[in-house]
Amino acid sequence: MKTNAAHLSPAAPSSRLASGAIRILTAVPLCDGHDSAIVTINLELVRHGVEVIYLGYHRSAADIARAAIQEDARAIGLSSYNGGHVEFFAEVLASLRRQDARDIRLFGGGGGTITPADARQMKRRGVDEIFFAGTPLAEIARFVKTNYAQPPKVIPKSRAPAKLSDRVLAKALTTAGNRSVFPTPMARGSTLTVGIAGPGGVGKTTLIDELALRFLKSHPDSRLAILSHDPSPPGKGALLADRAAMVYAHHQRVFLRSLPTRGKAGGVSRATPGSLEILKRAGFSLILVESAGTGQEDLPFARGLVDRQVLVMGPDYGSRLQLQKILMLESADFVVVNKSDQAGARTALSEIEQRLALNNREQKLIATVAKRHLDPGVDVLFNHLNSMKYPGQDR
Ligand code: B12
Ligand SMILES: Nc1nc2c(ncn2[C@@H]2O[C@H](COP(=O)(O)OP(=O)(O)OP(=O)(O)O)[C@@H](O)[C@H]2O)c(=O)[nH]1
Ligand SMILES: [Mg+2]
Repeated sequence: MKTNAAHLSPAAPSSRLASGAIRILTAVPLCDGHDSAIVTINLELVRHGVEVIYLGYHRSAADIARAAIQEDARAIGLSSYNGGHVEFFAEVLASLRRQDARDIRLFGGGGGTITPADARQMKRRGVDEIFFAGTPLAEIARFVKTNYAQPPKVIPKSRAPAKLSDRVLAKALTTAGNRSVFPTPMARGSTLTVGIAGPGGVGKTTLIDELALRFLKSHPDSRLAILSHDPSPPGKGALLADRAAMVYAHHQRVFLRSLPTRGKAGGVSRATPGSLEILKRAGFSLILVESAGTGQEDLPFARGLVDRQVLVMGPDYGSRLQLQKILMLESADFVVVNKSDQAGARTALSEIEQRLALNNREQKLIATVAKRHLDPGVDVLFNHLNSMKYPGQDR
Protein backbone atom coordinates (compact mmCIF):
# COMPACT_ATOMS: atom_id res chain seq x y z
CA MET A 1 0.00 0.00 0.00
CA LYS A 2 1.44 3.31 -1.01
CA THR A 3 -0.94 5.73 0.62
CA ASN A 4 -0.07 7.21 3.99
CA ALA A 5 -2.42 7.78 6.87
CA ALA A 6 -3.06 11.44 6.10
CA HIS A 7 -5.22 10.46 3.10
CA LEU A 8 -7.70 8.77 5.39
CA SER A 9 -8.11 11.80 7.63
CA PRO A 10 -9.31 9.67 10.53
CA ALA A 11 -11.63 12.00 12.34
CA ALA A 12 -11.26 12.88 15.99
CA PRO A 13 -13.25 10.65 18.33
CA SER A 14 -16.82 11.96 18.52
CA SER A 15 -19.58 11.34 21.04
CA ARG A 16 -21.37 9.29 18.33
CA LEU A 17 -18.31 7.10 18.17
CA ALA A 18 -18.15 6.84 21.95
CA SER A 19 -21.59 5.24 21.97
CA GLY A 20 -20.73 2.81 19.17
CA ALA A 21 -21.43 -0.90 19.57
CA ILE A 22 -19.16 -3.07 21.71
CA ARG A 23 -17.07 -5.20 19.31
CA ILE A 24 -15.40 -8.27 20.80
CA LEU A 25 -13.27 -10.83 18.96
CA THR A 26 -13.42 -14.40 20.23
CA ALA A 27 -11.28 -17.42 19.37
CA VAL A 28 -9.87 -20.74 20.54
CA PRO A 29 -6.04 -21.06 20.62
CA LEU A 30 -3.77 -23.13 18.44
CA CYS A 31 -3.97 -26.93 18.88
CA ASP A 32 -7.31 -26.65 20.63
CA GLY A 33 -10.61 -27.78 19.10
CA HIS A 34 -12.83 -27.26 22.17
CA ASP A 35 -15.22 -24.75 20.61
CA SER A 36 -18.55 -25.60 22.20
CA ALA A 37 -18.04 -23.26 25.21
CA ILE A 38 -17.08 -20.27 23.06
CA VAL A 39 -19.97 -20.88 20.64
CA THR A 40 -22.37 -20.71 23.61
CA ILE A 41 -20.67 -17.60 24.99
CA ASN A 42 -20.77 -15.93 21.54
CA LEU A 43 -24.53 -16.35 21.35
CA GLU A 44 -25.03 -15.05 24.90
CA LEU A 45 -22.99 -11.92 24.17
CA VAL A 46 -24.92 -11.34 20.92
CA ARG A 47 -28.16 -11.66 22.89
CA HIS A 48 -26.87 -8.86 25.12
CA GLY A 49 -26.27 -6.53 22.16
CA VAL A 50 -22.55 -7.20 21.62
CA GLU A 51 -21.09 -7.46 18.10
CA VAL A 52 -19.00 -10.63 18.24
CA ILE A 53 -16.45 -11.42 15.57
CA TYR A 54 -15.73 -15.13 15.84
CA LEU A 55 -12.37 -16.23 14.51
CA GLY A 56 -12.85 -19.96 15.05
CA TYR A 57 -10.63 -22.57 16.72
CA HIS A 58 -6.99 -23.58 16.27
CA ARG A 59 -5.85 -19.97 15.77
CA SER A 60 -2.33 -18.66 16.37
CA ALA A 61 -1.55 -15.74 18.69
CA ALA A 62 -0.41 -13.65 15.70
CA ASP A 63 -3.62 -14.35 13.74
CA ILE A 64 -5.74 -13.48 16.78
CA ALA A 65 -3.92 -10.18 17.41
CA ARG A 66 -4.01 -9.23 13.71
CA ALA A 67 -7.73 -9.97 13.44
CA ALA A 68 -8.53 -7.99 16.61
CA ILE A 69 -6.58 -5.01 15.25
CA GLN A 70 -8.22 -5.11 11.81
CA GLU A 71 -11.67 -5.46 13.38
CA ASP A 72 -10.90 -2.67 15.89
CA ALA A 73 -12.22 -4.96 18.63
CA ARG A 74 -12.31 -3.53 22.15
CA ALA A 75 -11.27 -6.87 23.64
CA ILE A 76 -10.38 -10.46 22.79
CA GLY A 77 -12.11 -13.37 24.54
CA LEU A 78 -10.19 -16.66 24.42
CA SER A 79 -11.50 -20.08 25.34
CA SER A 80 -8.66 -22.44 26.20
CA TYR A 81 -9.00 -26.07 27.31
CA ASN A 82 -5.88 -27.87 26.11
CA GLY A 83 -3.26 -26.24 28.30
CA GLY A 84 -0.42 -23.82 27.51
CA HIS A 85 -2.76 -20.92 28.37
CA VAL A 86 -0.29 -18.94 30.51
CA GLU A 87 2.15 -18.66 27.61
CA PHE A 88 -0.49 -18.36 24.89
CA PHE A 89 -2.38 -15.46 26.49
CA ALA A 90 0.98 -13.71 27.12
CA GLU A 91 1.90 -14.18 23.46
CA VAL A 92 -1.34 -12.55 22.31
CA LEU A 93 -0.68 -9.57 24.60
CA ALA A 94 2.91 -9.29 23.36
CA SER A 95 1.73 -9.37 19.76
CA LEU A 96 -0.78 -6.58 20.46
CA ARG A 97 1.88 -4.49 22.16
CA ARG A 98 4.27 -4.90 19.26
CA GLN A 99 1.60 -3.47 16.97
CA ASP A 100 0.80 -0.45 19.12
CA ALA A 101 -2.49 -1.99 20.24
CA ARG A 102 -2.03 -2.41 23.98
CA ASP A 103 -5.46 -0.86 24.52
CA ILE A 104 -7.16 -3.99 23.11
CA ARG A 105 -8.02 -5.94 26.27
CA LEU A 106 -7.84 -9.71 26.83
CA PHE A 107 -10.06 -12.02 28.91
CA GLY A 108 -11.12 -15.64 28.76
CA GLY A 109 -11.81 -18.95 30.40
CA GLY A 110 -11.40 -22.68 30.05
CA GLY A 111 -13.24 -25.04 32.37
CA GLY A 112 -11.11 -26.68 35.00
CA THR A 113 -7.98 -26.53 32.84
CA ILE A 114 -7.03 -23.00 33.94
CA THR A 115 -6.33 -23.15 37.69
CA PRO A 116 -6.75 -20.19 40.09
CA ALA A 117 -2.95 -20.00 40.40
CA ASP A 118 -2.61 -19.82 36.59
CA ALA A 119 -5.29 -17.14 36.48
CA ARG A 120 -3.43 -15.01 39.03
CA GLN A 121 -0.26 -15.25 36.97
CA MET A 122 -2.13 -14.40 33.76
CA LYS A 123 -3.73 -11.36 35.37
CA ARG A 124 -0.34 -10.15 36.57
CA ARG A 125 0.78 -10.28 32.95
CA GLY A 126 -2.12 -8.13 31.77
CA VAL A 127 -5.16 -10.39 31.28
CA ASP A 128 -8.31 -8.64 32.58
CA GLU A 129 -10.25 -11.66 33.85
CA ILE A 130 -10.42 -15.46 33.74
CA PHE A 131 -13.76 -17.24 34.19
CA PHE A 132 -13.81 -20.70 35.72
CA ALA A 133 -16.06 -23.73 35.18
CA GLY A 134 -19.70 -23.18 35.91
CA THR A 135 -19.69 -19.35 35.68
CA PRO A 136 -23.24 -18.20 34.83
CA LEU A 137 -23.30 -16.82 31.29
CA ALA A 138 -25.09 -13.68 32.50
CA GLU A 139 -22.04 -12.89 34.66
CA ILE A 140 -19.79 -13.01 31.58
CA ALA A 141 -22.16 -10.75 29.62
CA ARG A 142 -22.29 -8.32 32.55
CA PHE A 143 -18.49 -8.24 32.72
CA VAL A 144 -18.21 -7.41 29.01
CA LYS A 145 -20.89 -4.73 29.09
CA THR A 146 -19.40 -3.08 32.18
CA ASN A 147 -15.75 -3.20 31.25
CA TYR A 148 -15.79 -2.66 27.50
CA ALA A 149 -18.71 -0.24 27.14
CA GLN A 150 -16.47 2.63 26.13
CA PRO A 151 -13.79 2.69 23.44
CA PRO A 152 -10.32 3.04 24.94
CA LYS A 153 -9.04 6.55 25.58
CA VAL A 154 -5.67 5.58 24.12
CA ILE A 155 -5.10 7.00 20.68
CA PRO A 156 -2.69 4.90 18.65
CA LYS A 157 0.79 6.36 18.66
CA SER A 158 1.04 5.83 14.92
CA ARG A 159 -1.79 8.32 14.32
CA ALA A 160 -0.01 10.11 11.50
CA PRO A 161 2.82 7.82 10.49
CA ALA A 162 4.37 7.70 7.07
CA LYS A 163 3.30 4.07 6.80
CA LEU A 164 -0.37 3.24 6.98
CA SER A 165 -0.79 0.55 9.62
CA ASP A 166 -3.74 -1.84 9.96
CA ARG A 167 -4.34 -0.15 13.29
CA VAL A 168 -4.88 3.31 11.78
CA LEU A 169 -6.97 1.91 8.94
CA ALA A 170 -9.14 -0.05 11.39
CA LYS A 171 -9.78 3.06 13.50
CA ALA A 172 -10.76 5.04 10.39
CA LEU A 173 -13.26 2.30 9.47
CA THR A 174 -14.78 2.42 12.96
CA THR A 175 -15.24 6.17 12.66
CA ALA A 176 -16.95 5.67 9.28
CA GLY A 177 -19.12 2.90 10.71
CA ASN A 178 -20.46 5.09 13.49
CA ARG A 179 -21.23 8.12 11.36
CA SER A 180 -23.71 8.89 8.66
CA VAL A 181 -21.43 11.34 6.83
CA PHE A 182 -18.96 9.66 4.54
CA PRO A 183 -15.88 10.92 2.77
CA THR A 184 -16.61 12.38 -0.65
CA PRO A 185 -15.83 9.75 -3.28
CA MET A 186 -12.47 10.28 -4.90
CA ALA A 187 -11.86 10.04 -8.58
CA ARG A 188 -11.47 6.39 -9.46
CA GLY A 189 -8.02 5.10 -8.77
CA SER A 190 -6.40 1.81 -9.54
CA THR A 191 -8.58 -0.27 -7.23
CA LEU A 192 -10.85 -3.00 -8.56
CA THR A 193 -13.87 -3.52 -6.31
CA VAL A 194 -15.82 -6.76 -6.68
CA GLY A 195 -19.12 -7.43 -4.91
CA ILE A 196 -20.02 -11.05 -4.18
CA ALA A 197 -23.65 -11.74 -3.25
CA GLY A 198 -25.92 -14.75 -2.98
CA PRO A 199 -28.21 -16.59 -0.61
CA GLY A 200 -27.06 -17.49 2.90
CA GLY A 201 -24.74 -20.50 3.02
CA VAL A 202 -24.21 -20.75 -0.76
CA GLY A 203 -20.42 -20.61 -0.33
CA LYS A 204 -19.56 -16.89 -0.72
CA THR A 205 -16.93 -16.89 2.05
CA THR A 206 -15.40 -20.14 0.85
CA LEU A 207 -15.16 -18.69 -2.67
CA ILE A 208 -13.63 -15.43 -1.41
CA ASP A 209 -11.08 -17.40 0.61
CA GLU A 210 -10.05 -19.32 -2.52
CA LEU A 211 -9.86 -16.06 -4.50
CA ALA A 212 -7.65 -14.68 -1.71
CA LEU A 213 -5.31 -17.66 -2.09
CA ARG A 214 -4.98 -17.02 -5.82
CA PHE A 215 -4.47 -13.28 -5.28
CA LEU A 216 -1.71 -13.88 -2.70
CA LYS A 217 0.08 -16.23 -5.09
CA SER A 218 -0.16 -14.07 -8.18
CA HIS A 219 0.46 -10.67 -6.51
CA PRO A 220 3.37 -11.28 -4.12
CA ASP A 221 3.79 -7.58 -3.28
CA SER A 222 0.19 -6.45 -2.97
CA ARG A 223 -2.44 -6.53 -0.28
CA LEU A 224 -6.06 -7.52 -0.61
CA ALA A 225 -8.97 -6.07 1.35
CA ILE A 226 -12.17 -7.93 2.16
CA LEU A 227 -15.35 -6.35 3.55
CA SER A 228 -17.55 -9.09 4.89
CA HIS A 229 -21.19 -8.50 5.88
CA ASP A 230 -23.39 -10.49 8.20
CA PRO A 231 -26.97 -9.64 9.15
CA SER A 232 -27.93 -7.93 12.41
CA PRO A 233 -31.11 -6.21 13.64
CA PRO A 234 -30.93 -2.45 14.34
CA GLY A 235 -29.37 -1.64 17.70
CA LYS A 236 -28.83 -5.31 18.54
CA GLY A 237 -25.86 -7.64 18.71
CA ALA A 238 -24.37 -9.53 15.78
CA LEU A 239 -22.44 -12.72 15.21
CA LEU A 240 -19.84 -11.94 12.55
CA ALA A 241 -18.50 -15.36 11.69
CA ASP A 242 -17.13 -15.21 8.15
CA ARG A 243 -13.55 -15.21 9.48
CA ALA A 244 -14.11 -18.61 11.06
CA ALA A 245 -14.82 -20.11 7.62
CA MET A 246 -11.59 -18.77 6.13
CA VAL A 247 -8.16 -20.33 5.84
CA TYR A 248 -6.06 -18.14 3.51
CA ALA A 249 -7.60 -14.78 4.36
CA HIS A 250 -5.80 -14.84 7.74
CA HIS A 251 -2.62 -14.01 5.83
CA GLN A 252 -0.85 -10.80 6.83
CA ARG A 253 -1.30 -9.41 3.31
CA VAL A 254 -5.07 -9.53 3.71
CA PHE A 255 -7.01 -6.81 5.53
CA LEU A 256 -10.40 -8.22 6.50
CA ARG A 257 -13.15 -6.23 8.15
CA SER A 258 -16.49 -7.70 9.26
CA LEU A 259 -19.51 -5.41 9.04
CA PRO A 260 -22.94 -6.01 10.59
CA THR A 261 -25.86 -4.76 8.49
CA ARG A 262 -27.31 -3.09 11.64
CA GLY A 263 -30.86 -3.37 10.35
CA LYS A 264 -30.30 -2.24 6.78
CA ALA A 265 -32.05 -4.53 4.32
CA GLY A 266 -30.48 -5.56 1.04
CA GLY A 267 -27.20 -7.26 1.97
CA VAL A 268 -24.83 -4.41 2.87
CA SER A 269 -24.68 -1.79 5.61
CA ARG A 270 -25.01 1.99 5.80
CA ALA A 271 -21.29 2.02 6.56
CA THR A 272 -20.36 0.14 3.37
CA PRO A 273 -19.92 3.09 0.95
CA GLY A 274 -17.76 4.99 3.44
CA SER A 275 -15.73 1.89 4.33
CA LEU A 276 -15.10 1.14 0.66
CA GLU A 277 -13.97 4.71 0.08
CA ILE A 278 -11.50 4.46 2.95
CA LEU A 279 -10.10 1.15 1.67
CA LYS A 280 -9.74 2.59 -1.83
CA ARG A 281 -7.83 5.56 -0.45
CA ALA A 282 -5.63 3.15 1.46
CA GLY A 283 -4.39 1.88 -1.88
CA PHE A 284 -5.54 -1.74 -2.03
CA SER A 285 -5.53 -2.97 -5.62
CA LEU A 286 -8.40 -5.42 -5.08
CA ILE A 287 -11.30 -5.16 -2.64
CA LEU A 288 -13.76 -8.05 -2.35
CA VAL A 289 -17.12 -7.26 -0.72
CA GLU A 290 -19.19 -10.16 0.59
CA SER A 291 -22.86 -9.32 1.09
CA ALA A 292 -24.94 -10.83 3.85
CA GLY A 293 -27.13 -13.64 2.49
CA THR A 294 -29.41 -12.08 -0.15
CA GLY A 295 -32.99 -12.76 -1.28
CA GLN A 296 -34.73 -12.51 -4.65
CA GLU A 297 -35.23 -8.75 -4.67
CA ASP A 298 -31.91 -7.66 -3.19
CA LEU A 299 -29.48 -5.61 -5.25
CA PRO A 300 -26.71 -4.98 -2.71
CA PHE A 301 -24.31 -3.40 -5.17
CA ALA A 302 -26.71 -1.08 -7.00
CA ARG A 303 -25.79 2.50 -7.95
CA GLY A 304 -22.20 1.70 -8.83
CA LEU A 305 -21.11 0.63 -5.35
CA VAL A 306 -18.59 -1.80 -6.90
CA ASP A 307 -16.93 -2.19 -10.30
CA ARG A 308 -17.96 -5.81 -10.88
CA GLN A 309 -20.78 -7.89 -9.40
CA VAL A 310 -20.70 -11.64 -8.81
CA LEU A 311 -23.91 -13.51 -8.00
CA VAL A 312 -23.28 -16.88 -6.35
CA MET A 313 -26.10 -19.40 -6.62
CA GLY A 314 -26.46 -23.03 -5.64
CA PRO A 315 -28.14 -25.73 -7.72
CA ASP A 316 -31.14 -25.61 -5.37
CA TYR A 317 -32.83 -22.30 -6.25
CA GLY A 318 -36.14 -24.00 -7.07
CA SER A 319 -37.37 -24.15 -10.66
CA ARG A 320 -37.06 -22.05 -13.85
CA LEU A 321 -39.80 -19.81 -12.51
CA GLN A 322 -37.62 -18.67 -9.60
CA LEU A 323 -35.00 -17.54 -12.11
CA GLN A 324 -37.44 -14.90 -13.37
CA LYS A 325 -37.64 -13.45 -9.86
CA ILE A 326 -33.98 -13.09 -8.88
CA LEU A 327 -33.32 -9.44 -9.69
CA MET A 328 -29.55 -9.68 -9.47
CA LEU A 329 -29.50 -12.02 -12.47
CA GLU A 330 -29.97 -8.84 -14.52
CA SER A 331 -27.11 -6.84 -13.04
CA ALA A 332 -24.47 -9.49 -12.27
CA ASP A 333 -21.35 -9.52 -14.44
CA PHE A 334 -20.59 -13.08 -13.31
CA VAL A 335 -23.05 -15.73 -12.24
CA VAL A 336 -21.37 -18.54 -10.33
CA VAL A 337 -23.12 -21.85 -9.75
CA ASN A 338 -21.28 -23.02 -6.65
CA LYS A 339 -21.71 -26.47 -5.05
CA SER A 340 -21.55 -27.90 -8.55
CA ASP A 341 -20.58 -31.17 -6.91
CA GLN A 342 -24.20 -31.48 -5.77
CA ALA A 343 -27.11 -33.07 -7.60
CA GLY A 344 -28.93 -30.79 -10.02
CA ALA A 345 -25.89 -28.68 -10.95
CA ARG A 346 -26.06 -29.56 -14.64
CA THR A 347 -29.73 -28.65 -14.89
CA ALA A 348 -29.06 -25.45 -12.97
CA LEU A 349 -26.30 -24.41 -15.36
CA SER A 350 -28.45 -25.01 -18.40
CA GLU A 351 -31.50 -23.22 -16.95
CA ILE A 352 -29.44 -20.22 -15.80
CA GLU A 353 -27.70 -20.06 -19.18
CA GLN A 354 -31.09 -19.80 -20.90
CA ARG A 355 -32.22 -17.16 -18.39
CA LEU A 356 -29.09 -15.06 -18.95
CA ALA A 357 -29.55 -15.25 -22.73
CA LEU A 358 -32.73 -13.18 -22.29
CA ASN A 359 -30.64 -10.32 -20.86
CA ASN A 360 -28.73 -10.04 -24.10
CA ARG A 361 -25.58 -8.69 -22.46
CA GLU A 362 -22.10 -9.91 -21.69
CA GLN A 363 -22.46 -12.05 -18.54
CA LYS A 364 -20.23 -14.98 -17.64
CA LEU A 365 -21.64 -18.18 -16.19
CA ILE A 366 -19.14 -20.27 -14.21
CA ALA A 367 -19.53 -23.57 -12.34
CA THR A 368 -17.46 -23.90 -9.16
CA VAL A 369 -16.84 -26.22 -6.25
CA ALA A 370 -15.36 -23.62 -3.90
CA LYS A 371 -14.81 -26.05 -1.06
CA ARG A 372 -12.51 -28.12 -3.29
CA HIS A 373 -8.93 -26.89 -3.06
CA LEU A 374 -7.68 -25.44 -6.38
CA ASP A 375 -10.99 -25.90 -8.14
CA PRO A 376 -10.66 -25.10 -11.88
CA GLY A 377 -13.97 -23.16 -11.86
CA VAL A 378 -12.61 -20.78 -9.20
CA ASP A 379 -9.48 -20.40 -11.39
CA VAL A 380 -11.71 -19.28 -14.27
CA LEU A 381 -13.42 -16.65 -12.11
CA PHE A 382 -10.12 -15.43 -10.67
CA ASN A 383 -8.48 -15.22 -14.10
CA HIS A 384 -11.36 -13.14 -15.44
CA LEU A 385 -11.15 -10.73 -12.49
CA ASN A 386 -7.37 -10.64 -12.59
CA SER A 387 -7.21 -9.84 -16.28
CA MET A 388 -9.69 -7.03 -15.91
CA LYS A 389 -8.32 -3.61 -16.60
CA TYR A 390 -8.51 -2.03 -13.17
CA PRO A 391 -10.51 1.21 -13.52
CA GLY A 392 -8.26 4.15 -14.30
CA GLN A 393 -5.23 1.91 -14.56
CA ASP A 394 -3.16 1.99 -17.68
CA ARG A 395 -1.73 -1.47 -18.21
C1 B12 B 1 -16.75 -31.42 25.75
C2 B12 B 1 -15.29 -31.83 25.80
C3 B12 B 1 -14.71 -32.32 24.63
C4 B12 B 1 -15.44 -32.38 23.31
C5 B12 B 1 -15.28 -31.01 22.65
C6 B12 B 1 -16.47 -30.60 21.81
C7 B12 B 1 -16.29 -29.21 21.29
N1 B12 B 1 -16.51 -29.07 20.00
O1 B12 B 1 -15.96 -28.28 22.01
C8 B12 B 1 -14.65 -33.51 22.59
C9 B12 B 1 -15.25 -34.85 22.96
C10 B12 B 1 -14.57 -33.39 21.08
C11 B12 B 1 -13.29 -33.37 23.27
C12 B12 B 1 -12.12 -33.78 22.71
C13 B12 B 1 -10.91 -33.73 23.37
N2 B12 B 1 -10.71 -33.42 24.67
CO1 B12 B 1 -12.05 -32.62 25.78
N3 B12 B 1 -13.29 -32.06 27.08
C14 B12 B 1 -14.54 -31.74 27.01
C15 B12 B 1 -15.06 -31.39 28.42
C16 B12 B 1 -15.76 -32.63 28.97
C17 B12 B 1 -16.01 -30.21 28.55
C18 B12 B 1 -15.57 -28.89 27.92
C19 B12 B 1 -16.75 -28.01 27.64
O2 B12 B 1 -17.06 -27.68 26.48
N4 B12 B 1 -17.49 -27.62 28.68
C20 B12 B 1 -18.69 -26.80 28.55
C21 B12 B 1 -18.45 -25.35 29.02
C22 B12 B 1 -19.59 -24.42 28.59
O3 B12 B 1 -18.40 -25.38 30.42
P1 B12 B 1 -17.25 -24.72 31.27
O4 B12 B 1 -15.95 -25.28 30.92
O5 B12 B 1 -17.65 -24.77 32.68
O6 B12 B 1 -17.28 -23.23 30.73
C23 B12 B 1 -17.32 -22.08 31.56
C24 B12 B 1 -15.97 -21.46 31.86
O7 B12 B 1 -14.91 -22.33 31.57
C25 B12 B 1 -15.89 -20.20 31.08
N5 B12 B 1 -15.29 -20.13 29.75
C26 B12 B 1 -14.89 -21.09 28.92
N6 B12 B 1 -14.43 -20.56 27.78
C27 B12 B 1 -14.53 -19.23 27.86
C28 B12 B 1 -14.21 -18.20 26.99
C29 B12 B 1 -14.47 -16.89 27.33
C30 B12 B 1 -14.17 -15.80 26.38
C31 B12 B 1 -15.04 -16.60 28.59
C32 B12 B 1 -15.32 -15.23 28.97
C33 B12 B 1 -15.35 -17.63 29.49
C34 B12 B 1 -15.09 -18.93 29.12
O8 B12 B 1 -17.24 -19.85 30.94
C35 B12 B 1 -18.01 -21.02 30.72
C36 B12 B 1 -19.43 -20.74 31.10
O9 B12 B 1 -19.69 -21.03 32.42
C37 B12 B 1 -13.72 -31.10 29.18
C38 B12 B 1 -13.72 -31.38 30.67
C39 B12 B 1 -14.20 -30.20 31.47
N7 B12 B 1 -15.08 -30.48 32.37
O10 B12 B 1 -13.78 -29.05 31.24
C40 B12 B 1 -12.75 -32.00 28.42
C41 B12 B 1 -11.27 -31.62 28.36
C42 B12 B 1 -11.14 -30.12 28.12
N8 B12 B 1 -10.81 -32.37 27.19
C43 B12 B 1 -9.63 -32.86 27.33
C44 B12 B 1 -8.94 -33.60 26.35
C45 B12 B 1 -7.62 -34.20 26.76
C46 B12 B 1 -9.48 -33.81 25.07
C47 B12 B 1 -8.83 -34.58 23.92
C48 B12 B 1 -7.32 -34.32 23.73
C49 B12 B 1 -9.13 -36.07 24.15
C50 B12 B 1 -8.44 -37.01 23.21
N9 B12 B 1 -7.44 -37.69 23.73
O11 B12 B 1 -8.77 -37.06 22.04
C51 B12 B 1 -9.63 -34.12 22.71
C52 B12 B 1 -8.99 -32.89 22.04
C53 B12 B 1 -9.90 -32.21 21.07
C54 B12 B 1 -9.24 -31.04 20.39
N10 B12 B 1 -9.19 -31.05 19.06
O12 B12 B 1 -8.78 -30.13 21.00
C55 B12 B 1 -9.04 -32.50 28.67
C56 B12 B 1 -7.97 -31.41 28.57
C57 B12 B 1 -6.83 -31.66 29.51
C58 B12 B 1 -5.75 -30.65 29.37
N11 B12 B 1 -5.65 -29.75 30.29
O13 B12 B 1 -4.99 -30.64 28.44
C59 B12 B 1 -10.31 -32.14 29.50
C60 B12 B 1 -10.06 -31.11 30.63
C61 B12 B 1 -10.84 -33.46 30.09
C62 B12 B 1 -9.89 -34.09 31.11
N12 B12 B 1 -10.13 -33.86 32.39
O14 B12 B 1 -8.97 -34.76 30.76
N13 B12 B 1 -13.44 -32.81 24.50
N1 LIG C 1 -20.83 -29.27 -1.26
C1 LIG C 1 -20.26 -28.06 -1.28
N2 LIG C 1 -20.23 -27.34 -0.13
C2 LIG C 1 -19.65 -26.12 -0.19
C3 LIG C 1 -19.07 -25.59 -1.36
N3 LIG C 1 -18.60 -24.37 -1.09
C4 LIG C 1 -18.86 -24.12 0.21
N4 LIG C 1 -19.50 -25.18 0.76
C5 LIG C 1 -19.95 -25.34 2.15
O1 LIG C 1 -21.10 -24.54 2.35
C6 LIG C 1 -21.14 -24.08 3.71
C7 LIG C 1 -21.34 -22.58 3.72
O2 LIG C 1 -20.21 -21.97 3.14
P1 LIG C 1 -19.87 -20.42 3.35
O3 LIG C 1 -18.73 -20.12 2.46
O4 LIG C 1 -19.75 -20.09 4.78
O5 LIG C 1 -21.21 -19.77 2.77
P2 LIG C 1 -21.65 -18.24 2.74
O6 LIG C 1 -22.41 -18.03 1.51
O7 LIG C 1 -20.48 -17.38 2.95
O8 LIG C 1 -22.60 -18.18 4.02
P3 LIG C 1 -23.18 -16.85 4.75
O9 LIG C 1 -22.06 -15.88 4.89
O10 LIG C 1 -23.66 -17.38 6.06
O11 LIG C 1 -24.28 -16.37 3.89
C8 LIG C 1 -19.83 -24.52 4.35
O12 LIG C 1 -20.07 -25.69 5.09
C9 LIG C 1 -18.93 -24.81 3.15
O13 LIG C 1 -17.94 -25.79 3.42
C10 LIG C 1 -19.09 -26.40 -2.55
O14 LIG C 1 -18.63 -26.02 -3.61
N5 LIG C 1 -19.70 -27.61 -2.43
MG1 LIG D 1 -20.15 -15.91 4.45
